[in-house]
Amino acid sequence: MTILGYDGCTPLRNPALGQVTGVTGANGLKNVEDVQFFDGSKLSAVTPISTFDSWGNCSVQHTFAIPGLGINVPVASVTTYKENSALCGTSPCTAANADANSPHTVITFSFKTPATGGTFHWQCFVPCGLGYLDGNGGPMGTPGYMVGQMEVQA
Ligand SMILES: [Cu+2]
Repeated sequence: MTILGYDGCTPLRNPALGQVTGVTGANGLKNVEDVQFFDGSKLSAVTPISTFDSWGNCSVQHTFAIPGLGINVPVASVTTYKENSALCGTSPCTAANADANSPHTVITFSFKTPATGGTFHWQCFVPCGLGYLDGNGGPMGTPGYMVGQMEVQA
């Protein structure tokens, strides 16, 4: 799976959510995500990361979690004030959009789905619904935005 992260950083409400769990990086190491940082002009080398301290270094924008499979992936963000001040402002941030070259991260990892199949809930655990009560409305409750279901065929 590849996630393009065009949002800015938000400290996690619970530091446990800074742990990468249930996924494998390209190097074969468990509980690792591979992160590349795009500062607005060049993409960094791949950095394998297993733990984020989002308060010590504002470094996470959302989480991709599938609790039923033990998966938690903190979605890495750009970390500097300069980068966080130059984020993409017009969605979608990729492809032909002029903002596609704004600072962002590229996160890759893999995971195994259960052979038995099933329906698995996924969601972001950062209350990122800015402007809604406690940040938990809007995109946090809209399927396909910060919450959804993954259907696995047996
Ligand atoms: Cu989110």
